[in-house]
Amino acid sequence: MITIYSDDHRYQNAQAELIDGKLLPPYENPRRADAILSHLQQSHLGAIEPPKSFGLDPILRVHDAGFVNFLQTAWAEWSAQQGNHDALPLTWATRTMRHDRIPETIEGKLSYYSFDAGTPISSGTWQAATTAVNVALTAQERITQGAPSAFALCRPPGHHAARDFLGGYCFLNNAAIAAQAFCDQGADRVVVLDVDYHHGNGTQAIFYDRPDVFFISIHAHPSQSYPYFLGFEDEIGQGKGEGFNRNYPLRIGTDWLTYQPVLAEALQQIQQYHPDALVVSLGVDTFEKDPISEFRLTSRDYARMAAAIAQLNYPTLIVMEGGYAIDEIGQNVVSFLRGFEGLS
Ligand code: OKP
Ligand code: ZN
Repeated sequence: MITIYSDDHRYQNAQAELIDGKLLPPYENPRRADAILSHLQQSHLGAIEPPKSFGLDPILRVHDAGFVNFLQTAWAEWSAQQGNHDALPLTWATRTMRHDRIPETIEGKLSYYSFDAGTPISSGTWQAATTAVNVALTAQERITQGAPSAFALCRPPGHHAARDFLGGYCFLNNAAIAAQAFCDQGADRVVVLDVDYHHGNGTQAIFYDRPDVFFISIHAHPSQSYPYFLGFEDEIGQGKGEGFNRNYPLRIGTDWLTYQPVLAEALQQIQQYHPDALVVSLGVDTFEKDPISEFRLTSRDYARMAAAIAQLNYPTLIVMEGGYAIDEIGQNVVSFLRGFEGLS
């Protein structure tokens, strides 16, 4: 399988995230993609090629123009006012507060366009986030040109980013932008299967009222895990999209024995939908030793998961999302890709 990759991911290299009441070095850091790349290079799975540039148009098919402009200019505005350290929001509009007024100041806009304080904007964020989109779109293009599958080795991840807000280490929704590109190039039905530990609230929200993109996610139960406020079983889509959203929340401690039948059920749902293309949001933070997550999958389980997905035999774009166990992230991703190719 071909991999698309760019060193530009290293531009997202922030100083700190706010997590567990502490300002800590970001879990979502350049070592993640570097480790995956070095494992891939040793595994002889296929060519590793650079992305093309697709500009802003495919991004604006998914994201709000005001939000995209904010992302593009946030660092310049923030650093002019605050100095050369990461931008982090501290205030959000919750119940009884207004969502219809966009603040004028950078601090206010940062709050308006985000939903957590774990997603720092720094000098290279725009460069890294737009390159991640180009990586996903280049891999997507390979599939439209006839490749049966392709791997977008991108970071920062994307699945928590919605039409007009960032959060959960995500700025632009790489997988959603690629899914939309399939639609714009003639696909009638696209599935996004999200196997990251965390619910892909951004991707779900983007496609929630649409029947042409079916979002299916297996993730930690939002009663117990981030992002807490989306990802429940009763979220089935709305309007014309009713019936085309499916969530499988699982409890803390879930292992392959529990995960496997749920995956089988999700794959059955996909088959009944007859998609033209499949986008997999691949998070390997379901791993037993992940430092911020609480499932118990093993490295071998990723090969089993991928083999089951590959059996569906749809053109499949695999987009990198989470996974924070740096020492094993490379072996886990390679295990998935080898399993997908029917190797063991
Ligand atoms: C991004 B992706 C855990 C706090 C979690 C943010 C997690 C973002 C995950 N105590 N903070 O889905 O892997
Ligand atoms: Zn995750």
